[in-house]
Amino acid sequence: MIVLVGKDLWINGQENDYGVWKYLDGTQIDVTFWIEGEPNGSGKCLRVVPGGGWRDHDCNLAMDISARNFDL
Ligand SMILES: [Ca+2]
Repeated sequence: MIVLVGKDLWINGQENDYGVWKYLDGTQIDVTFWIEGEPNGSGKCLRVVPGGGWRDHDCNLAMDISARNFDL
């Protein structure tokens, strides 16, 4: 289980050159959780915000470690 601790978190989704969002294993993302106004073309990587919504974002931006794993 991953728990967000107040910051965004990358997950393994990316937009390809044809505008299709896929997980890195190649599976197309059929169910999405975009927050209002997203995706807005600000990048091709998928970022989760605290609370669980998604944003697209620049893949090259560094990100702080933002999640902790707990075995519950
Ligand atoms: Ca965005």
